[in-house]
Amino acid sequence: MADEPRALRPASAVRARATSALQRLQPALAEHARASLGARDAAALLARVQRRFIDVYQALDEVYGATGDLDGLMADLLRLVADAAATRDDDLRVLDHRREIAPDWHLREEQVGYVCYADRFAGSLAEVADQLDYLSGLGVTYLHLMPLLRPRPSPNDGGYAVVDYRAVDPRLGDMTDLEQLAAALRGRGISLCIDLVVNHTAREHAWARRAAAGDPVYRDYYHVFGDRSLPDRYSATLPEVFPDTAPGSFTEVPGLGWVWTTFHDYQWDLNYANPRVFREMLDVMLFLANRGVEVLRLDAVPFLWKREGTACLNEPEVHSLLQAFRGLVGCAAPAVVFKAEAIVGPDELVRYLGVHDRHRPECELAYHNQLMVMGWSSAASRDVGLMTQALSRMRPPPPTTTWVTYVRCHDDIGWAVADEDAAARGLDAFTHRRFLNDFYSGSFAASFAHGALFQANPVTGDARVSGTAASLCGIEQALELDDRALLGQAVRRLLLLYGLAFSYGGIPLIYMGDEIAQVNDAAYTDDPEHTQDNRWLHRPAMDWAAAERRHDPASVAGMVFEGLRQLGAVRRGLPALRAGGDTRPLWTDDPAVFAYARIHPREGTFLGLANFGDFATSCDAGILGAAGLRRPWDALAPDGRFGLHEGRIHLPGLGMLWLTDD
Ligand code: OTU
Repeated sequence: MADEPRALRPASAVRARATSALQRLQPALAEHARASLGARDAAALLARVQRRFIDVYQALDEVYGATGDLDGLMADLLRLVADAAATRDDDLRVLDHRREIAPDWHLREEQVGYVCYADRFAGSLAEVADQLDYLSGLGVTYLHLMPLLRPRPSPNDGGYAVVDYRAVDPRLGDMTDLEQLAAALRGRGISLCIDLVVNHTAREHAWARRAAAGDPVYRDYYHVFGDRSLPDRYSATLPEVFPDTAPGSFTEVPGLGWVWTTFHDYQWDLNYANPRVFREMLDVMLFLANRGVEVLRLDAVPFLWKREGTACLNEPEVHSLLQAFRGLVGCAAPAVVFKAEAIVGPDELVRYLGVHDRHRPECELAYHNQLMVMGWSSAASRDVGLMTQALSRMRPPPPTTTWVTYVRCHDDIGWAVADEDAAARGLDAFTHRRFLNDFYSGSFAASFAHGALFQANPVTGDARVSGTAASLCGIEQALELDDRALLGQAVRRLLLLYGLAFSYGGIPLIYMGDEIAQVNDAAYTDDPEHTQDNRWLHRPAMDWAAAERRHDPASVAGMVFEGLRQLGAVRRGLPALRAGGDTRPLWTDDPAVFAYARIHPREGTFLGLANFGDFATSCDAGILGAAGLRRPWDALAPDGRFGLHEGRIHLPGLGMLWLTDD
């Protein structure tokens, strides 16, 4: 019933309350800020608060409005924000200033990302700092280091079970090392991204230990139930993330009760219905921002809110929480952007970039898992119909946000094929997913891929796929068969998928080892801590011996490294690849040729053509006009020329064109 007035008088009533709340809270905040920040920075802080206050207030009202004193909560959170602003280093304040002047930094065509485990790449954080020349040689401007905050001892899900958000995993170094690395990266124009596991803590985290010891304050930090009745009701509609190794979503903890554990039993979901949890996590975000982290990868965000009768994924409150975090962190550390880790269907995905009834600032970046999945789908079927259909239907991200475009990451590939997209192409989504699983796990006879099924669920028939990009593309098979022709094809396939990631619009992400074509690490089973989780198949240690060969064009590592380096170099020279414009797939008259146009209001036009077929083909050149190109040339060709005869554009097998105008 409390919701009714809100529904009748939607945003305006909340805005009016927000405006008066701001008036009430502002004098104390101003005084506090002037005392701790000095006049200039205090003025900047206040301007940011004024700009974002309504967004934050409205978002918090949606989550906590019914529970009590919103003004008090706002005052408390703003105090945290002001304290974080006051302890922010000068260097970072300069960065804030630069980013406020040029807020489009993450959209720029120069951006190239790299993602790796610090230990598997270099050893420690200090040793990562020794490899910056290698990264610069690849054109990297954005470095995502996999989970590095102090995890519980193994098993810890590759670091996604944190016991202390304010400490570094001692195997990698300490907080000072992290700050020094962030500063060294900043000095080179490389932004540091780290994982923040917001959905759950390790069961050994101090909050969880206090909860287990009976402290009611901390019990409320988690979802704890006295018996199975509510867990059973929730479970009726919950998906299982790890049905194989961690079935169910609740774990019985002696003396405490049933605890919500979406992932493993040692990963306890936080209870965001409790404003204290929100406050704690905000404090952690501000702490990490002040260490020099520029991008926070917010792990597993779709799961943040629970509602009975639903899958407890993508609930509206998740977005309100992210919007509130966004606004508050932005007041203290405007240089910091958020990256949503939401591996969900296409309709839900764009919401994490703030696409709602109107644009609500939320995350600036989100993984484009739909592009990733569709790339692999097209590579297997040599048919781009489903990809064209699915990507055409997606709503464009707001112009201040963009995708992180990628080919592989540390997780499995989950086949997010929407039923309606499959149906539109005369496919059955389930059958197509089964085909992809068969194809990439190698049980499909004509497959080029070496991979493995992950979390095959006999009840639902669902499964996902593990394997490195090189192995899934056919490089491992070609090497085994010692077949040069197949190898050339497999390398072109890998570069085709990366070419898509580098040109679709967004920050392309190179997953460590892909640049030197690292194949599956079959030895992961030797490690008792990893053997149950075949995602370690595609988390090998960096093969520095192969990396040594990266300048040798006759080696596989050399072909791929040089190919990726060139994609980055060409991308840097193409303003039309700056994110912010819209990317639209176009239909061609060849089922294997994917076309996508970027129509940028300022930076010009771009048409990408990618032939997913193994053999040379052509498509109708009318597409040039449809994309708005008048005098096209191919930015990937050294002389700009491409095959255009008798009204048809010719592409080699697994070849691509990046066409742009004079
Ligand atoms: C994430 O993935 C991480 O990327 C995984 O490595 C972790 O195991 C997990 O969270 C728990 O921290 O379900 O199969 O929509 O897809 O959060 C992997 C988001 C996952 C989920 C994603 C999750």
